Amino acid sequence: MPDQQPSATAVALTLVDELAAQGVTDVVVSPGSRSAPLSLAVAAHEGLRMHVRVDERSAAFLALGLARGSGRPAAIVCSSGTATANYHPAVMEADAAGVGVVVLTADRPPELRDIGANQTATQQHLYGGAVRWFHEVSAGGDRPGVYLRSVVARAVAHAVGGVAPPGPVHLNVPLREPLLDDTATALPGHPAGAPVATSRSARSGPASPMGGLGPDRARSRAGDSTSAGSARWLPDPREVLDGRRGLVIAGEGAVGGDDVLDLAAALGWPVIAEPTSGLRLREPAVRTGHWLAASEAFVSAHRPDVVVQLGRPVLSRAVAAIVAVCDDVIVCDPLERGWDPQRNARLVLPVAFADWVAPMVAGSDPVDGWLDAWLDADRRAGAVVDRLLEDSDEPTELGVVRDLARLMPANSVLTVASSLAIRHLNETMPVREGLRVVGNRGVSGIDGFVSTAVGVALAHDGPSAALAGDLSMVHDMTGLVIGPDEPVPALPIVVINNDGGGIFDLLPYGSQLAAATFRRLFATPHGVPLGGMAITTGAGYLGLDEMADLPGALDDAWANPGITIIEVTTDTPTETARYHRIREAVAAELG
Ligand SMILES: Cc1ncc(C[n+]2csc(CCOP(=O)(O)OP(=O)(O)O)c2C)c(N)n1
Repeated sequence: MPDQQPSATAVALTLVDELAAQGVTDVVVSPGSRSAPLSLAVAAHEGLRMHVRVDERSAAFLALGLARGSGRPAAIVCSSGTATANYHPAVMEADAAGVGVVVLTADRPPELRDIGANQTATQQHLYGGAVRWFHEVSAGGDRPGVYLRSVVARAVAHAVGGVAPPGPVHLNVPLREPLLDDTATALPGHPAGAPVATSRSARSGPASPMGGLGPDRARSRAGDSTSAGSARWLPDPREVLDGRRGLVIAGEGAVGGDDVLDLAAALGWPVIAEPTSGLRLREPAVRTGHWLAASEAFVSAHRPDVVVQLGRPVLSRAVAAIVAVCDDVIVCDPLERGWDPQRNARLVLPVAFADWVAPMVAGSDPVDGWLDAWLDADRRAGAVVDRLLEDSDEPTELGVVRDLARLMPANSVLTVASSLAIRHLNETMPVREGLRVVGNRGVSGIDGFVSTAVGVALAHDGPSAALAGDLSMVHDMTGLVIGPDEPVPALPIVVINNDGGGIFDLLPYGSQLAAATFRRLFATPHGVPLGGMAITTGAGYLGLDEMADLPGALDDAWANPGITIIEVTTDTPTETARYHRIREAVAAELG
């Protein structure tokens, strides 16, 4: 044993240095005293971009957005006490969505716990089963540098999915006074100088398993092992798929991209791709899957024999109904997340669709007319949707969302809030290249939205925008509280203000409640003027009066650093009526 344990500063410098060595580039820090050694170590590290946020809930969502946007895990650092619990919502989302976030919570050392010391709580295993790994950091025994670095290496390995699907990890870091030590340096790692990392992401930067394609499309573990020739049993795709009328339905977390579309085209199968699936890129992806599925006549004439489900499609009840009644649903889930939201899969295969199907496609014949029928119906339904969205000069919810998805430039990213925003996007987004859509769909919280969008934008090298309802916007008001020294993106946030939660208008029991009860308990109008919120926080603001003003509003926002709120005021009953008009018109067109 060394005579002396390393100082708090040495521990912090070593942990932080190893984070950078493991490919972490962004750390979000919140202020506090116990965490000072960690904060100062982050601030001093040349290889790290530091972000500071006062509200830990927003800080954690910012890190989530940074990790989603970059495909690399991001780290967060906070003080002891209630600060740590404010991380929990983002940790839950990171768990469910498979996003790597490394949580470092400062703590008092064990001798100062359970004695009523100030700002001390039980922080061990605070996030329960939501984290891939928890470790209580110690001073490190006789080789503290090797130990501390190996802890970080292992944490990052878990975060990037080297061990299980990617996700959050929690290091609780007891720090003993004196907290500051000017003489300390980061402790060396393995004496031979060999990397201590067990992480496959070590020093790999953007090419980490979460990298490039983003955490939602992390490398296929089972797929890799299959292509490497491991002995895992898979059914012969010829027997399951050949000559059948198939439909690929893809949601958040779908593994694959062009390869899926190429293979679906070769099979002659349409693809219903939710915006966050990353597959609504080109044919055979269809734009109007939701509306087609909502047309009884179309569905009864075009029932698929087999549905292949990728990721977690959950945005359209009509599409879900197709899955629910199909006798042959196959889930391709190379990350083995167990996603089968309708719970009716006949086969759950631990393999990427492309890896499984590619060997059979050369000799297979697409089913005659099947894909053409879908593509033709998609064109006709799309024309109906567009015609009915042209009937108003004033901004409408579906119209603004469609136009935003059209106007996003090449190489852009759009962060979309839960509730109607993501559903409207699903209903109107064109099939197009060059736009990546990100949303917190893991547990579909409306919290942390602004911070997530800022993180995604900061991690993206190209134009970014965000789309939210008014409650999602005000829920993360502190996400707008960004200090003058912090990196900020040029980020327009289009806010559809229908005065509370418009989605609840669709609740089946909504109409049975007294209007005042419904309004107070569900719609929850807040009365916060978004323009005032912008002034208070230093954001830009523009109220959109005409649909035609959206392109100029976006261009202005992109030309200026910082957040610009673009407010679109709508009326829920009018919008609900428009939605039903479109549904009926599409059904009439296809019927
Ligand atoms: C943190 C959290 N609290 C509550 C909910 C339940 N919830 C789902 S949608 C919604 C309303 C969202 O309102 P808004 O953001 O204005 O969008 P809109 O419904 O108008 O599209 C609420 C409260 C949730 N998903 N997450």
